[in-house]
Amino acid sequence: MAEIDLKNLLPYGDTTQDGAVQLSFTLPVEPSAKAREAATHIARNWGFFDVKIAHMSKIGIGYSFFVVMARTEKSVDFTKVEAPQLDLEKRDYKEIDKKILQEVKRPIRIVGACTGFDAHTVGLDAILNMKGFDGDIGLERYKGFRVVNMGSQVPTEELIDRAVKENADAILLSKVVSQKDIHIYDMRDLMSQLKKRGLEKKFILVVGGPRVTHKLALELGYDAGFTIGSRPSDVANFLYEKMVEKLDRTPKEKKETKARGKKQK
Ligand code: B12
Repeated sequence: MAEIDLKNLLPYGDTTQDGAVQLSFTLPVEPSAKAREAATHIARNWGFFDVKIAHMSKIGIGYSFFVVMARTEKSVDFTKVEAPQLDLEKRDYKEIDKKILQEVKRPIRIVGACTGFDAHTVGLDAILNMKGFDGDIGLERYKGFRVVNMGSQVPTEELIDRAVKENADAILLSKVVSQKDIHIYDMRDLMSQLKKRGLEKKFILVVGGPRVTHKLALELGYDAGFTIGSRPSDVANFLYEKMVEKLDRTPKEKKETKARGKKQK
C-alpha cells in the first residue's frame, strides 16, 4: 500500500494522492450543451482541473442537475486538524442498563423532540423507539431510561415546559433540515430560551442530526452532538457517563458548600 502523505492529504480516486473528486450540483437553467459547458466552467472557477461532466439531467422545469468528476491540488495538513470527538468506551445495552441501575440507582429521565418546522422524526425515533436502529435497540427498551418522545414540529417553549414537568435529566433535540442553517437557528433558540429561564445548567443537552457534529454542538453550548450513523447505545452510554459525572459533582459541591458554611460560623 502506498504511503500516505498526511501533511499534504489529498482526495483519493484511482490512485493515491491523485486529488480526484466527484461533485454534484444544480444550475437554475434547462439542460443543454451550454449548461454542460457552464457546469465545466464553474468547476474550473473553483480551482478544479481535469473537469468531466459525468451526468446532466433535468431536475424540474428550468433546472439541470450535474455530477462532475474533477481533480484538485488543494491538500490539507491532516496532522494539524483538530476536531473534538466523543471517546467513550463501547458498551452494549445490557452493560449500560446494569451500570445505570447500579450507579445512578434510578432511570435517567429524558425528553426528546424535533423542534421548529422540521417534520423529520425517523432519526429521533431511531435513537428512542424500542426497535432502535441498525440492530441496536432504542432507549425506550432500557430499564435505565424513562423516555418521553414528543415527536416533530414541537415549539421550543413546549419542549422546555415538558422537560421541566417531567423533571428531566436530559433534553434530546433532533435537527434534520439544515436549509438556510435552520438547524443552527433552532439549536440557538433552545439554548437562549433555557438561559432566559435560568435552566441552561439544569439539563444534559444532546443534539443530533445529519448536519450536526460534536464540534458544532459544543460550540453552541450543548454537551454532545451525534451525527449520521449514531447508534442508540452510543447515546445511552454518553448519557450514563454524563449522568454519573453530574451526580458525582453535585454531592461534592454540596459537601464543599457545607464545609465552607461551617468554617465561617
Ligand atoms: C424521510 C425524509 C422525509 C420524510 C420525513 C418523514 C418522517 N416522519 O421523518 C418527509 C417526506 C416528511 C420529508 C419531508 C421533507 N424533507 Co425530507 N428527507 C427524508 C430523507 C429521505 C430521509 C431522512 C431519514 O429518515 N433518515 C434516516 C435517519 C435514521 O437518519 P438521520 O435523520 O440522519 O438520523 C440519524 C442521525 O442523524 C442521528 N440523529 C438524528 N436525530 C437525532 C437526535 C438525537 C437526540 C440524537 C442523539 C441523534 C440523532 O441519529 C440517527 C440514527 O443514526 C432525507 C434524505 C436522506 N437520505 O437523508 C430527506 C431530507 C432530510 N429532506 C429534505 C427536505 C428538503 C425535505 C422537505 C423540506 C421537502 C419539501 N420541499 O417539502 C420536507 C420538510 C418537511 C418539514 N416540515 O420538515 C432534505 C433536507 C435538505 C437540507 N439541507 O436541509 C433531505 C436531506 C433530502 C434532500 N437531499 O434534499 N422528508
